[in-house]
Amino acid sequence: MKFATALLLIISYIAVASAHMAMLWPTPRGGFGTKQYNGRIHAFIGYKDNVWKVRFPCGGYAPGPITKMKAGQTINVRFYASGMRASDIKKQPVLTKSTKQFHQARHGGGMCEFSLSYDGGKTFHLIGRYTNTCPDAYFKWPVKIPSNVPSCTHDKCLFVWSWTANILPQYYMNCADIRLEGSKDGKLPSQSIQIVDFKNRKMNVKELGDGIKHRASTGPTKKEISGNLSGNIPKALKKA
Ligand SMILES: [Cu+2]
Repeated sequence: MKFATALLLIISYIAVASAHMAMLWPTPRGGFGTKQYNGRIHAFIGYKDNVWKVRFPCGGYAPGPITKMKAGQTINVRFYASGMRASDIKKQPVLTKSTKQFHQARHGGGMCEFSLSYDGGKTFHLIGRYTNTCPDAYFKWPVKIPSNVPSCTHDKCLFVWSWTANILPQYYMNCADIRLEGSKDGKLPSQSIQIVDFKNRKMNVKELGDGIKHRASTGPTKKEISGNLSGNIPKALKKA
């Protein structure tokens, strides 16, 4: 019994050690606290070990807990970092002393995109974007569900976070199952998200970022937040 407990601890330590970043809220498929949680939700699309292969879309996880959303609602997205403990999660998103930060593998930030999918991850409709400093577990990242989107009440309705990292060529996708109360003659945004062609192993795709590896960034700018909340989605940064 004791040995089994020790082994479990070692296994969970390994899972955490190989971790990167994940969406904490809304809770994604395979996310922290779900039945399918195995620590791989943090990893990039294409990551593989003897426990899990992270596949496109949504990491290959089965549907998870459902979050109810409404058109026009602001979703304060939060992220889960590898070095967070339960006590850290509780305190989020408050910055602790800068000398006492938890470890987060931000990979220099990059570009986070947020989208809705009404077909289980076949097509994506962009609803938010943060560039440069995203993701970071020390901040909340407000994303507005457009007020004119149609309802989505079946089992393929998703709120999606995708991330192209800055200092490493890695692409991430976490999907939260949702039910969305929308408008009757609603319309989905036409713009899609960036999808990195990991299938052909074009793994050299990187986005501009802040270069900060493990510590807190400066978070989303006021301009980015107001853009995302007013439907004026910030543009992707141009590469030099
Ligand atoms: Cu990584």
